[in-house]
Amino acid sequence: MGCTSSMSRKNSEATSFRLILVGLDGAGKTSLLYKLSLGDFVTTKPTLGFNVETISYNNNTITLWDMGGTPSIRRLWKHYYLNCHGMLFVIDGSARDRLQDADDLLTSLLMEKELHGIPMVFLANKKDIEACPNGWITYNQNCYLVLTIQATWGAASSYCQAFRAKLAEPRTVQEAHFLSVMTYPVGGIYWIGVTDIAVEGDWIFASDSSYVNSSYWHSTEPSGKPLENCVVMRDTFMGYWDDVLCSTEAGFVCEKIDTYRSWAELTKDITARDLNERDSHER
Ligand SMILES: Nc1nc2c(ncn2[C@@H]2O[C@H](COP(=O)(O)OP(=O)(O)OP(=O)(O)O)[C@@H](O)[C@H]2O)c(=O)[nH]1
Ligand SMILES: [Mg+2]
Repeated sequence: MGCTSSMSRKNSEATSFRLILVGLDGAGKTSLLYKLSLGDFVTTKPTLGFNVETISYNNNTITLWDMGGTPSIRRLWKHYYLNCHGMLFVIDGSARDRLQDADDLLTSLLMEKELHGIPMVFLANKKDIEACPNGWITYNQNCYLVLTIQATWGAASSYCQAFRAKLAEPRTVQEAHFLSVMTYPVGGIYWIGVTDIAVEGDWIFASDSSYVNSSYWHSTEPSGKPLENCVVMRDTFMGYWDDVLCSTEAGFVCEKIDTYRSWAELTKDITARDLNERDSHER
């Protein structure tokens, strides 16, 4: 008997519930378990099997099964799905580089037959850790860093990559305005990740080659024709865009995503996308 059938049987009478805590290794499952059961943040070690604790809440007894998250232990999770009433998927909200791993794990869990129909809660943990690194500025879902080092457009892109970031790509007029206000009072010109180097006049974002729909050109620009294929924000244009030679030396702005906000977006996206996919498989 899997989770679904056990839940429908028990829903009317049960006062005890069984929840499983899953997520990547190091996400904070064990820490959460003891915070809930002991009320304290304890020092943990990687869980080699599982931990189990019982808590009381509103006259209900809730048994929490905390599963070890390393890949070898994940293979054993299926043995604990029996009779569970819910799943708490814990995410390390500070680990941007594990976003894809968490996405893959969640996708595989959603395909598990025994878990179909059980409620899932997503918890982005480690909120106390700065989403944007020191010195970076948060705006919308992004972190930005302004650098006044002078570099060509290509070198500036490489600098940003070294920070696991990219040249800033303002996708809306509001973002372009925000970046211009951040840079033009400092003086000088600053690269952004916009270019028409591939096809003259087709301005695209460098990271994904998508077209720039909301541009922020100065009224006299773009003026460079085939010669000027890269874009700066220019102080004398109050931060509005100007196309210049890509070999020009300029400051630049790097951009990376703000982990917590993107987790929230990701889980929204995952649940909608994968639940639809799962349901279509079941039909
Ligand atoms: N800063 C911060 N650190 C946390 C938080 N929660 C957990 N940690 C730390 O993250 C590390 C991993 O936490 P665990 O609770 O052991 O992670 P886990 O998900 O149980 O990991 P596995 O047992 O390997 O699957 C530990 O060093 C914790 O102290 C949090 O909210 N903030
Ligand atoms: Mg653990």
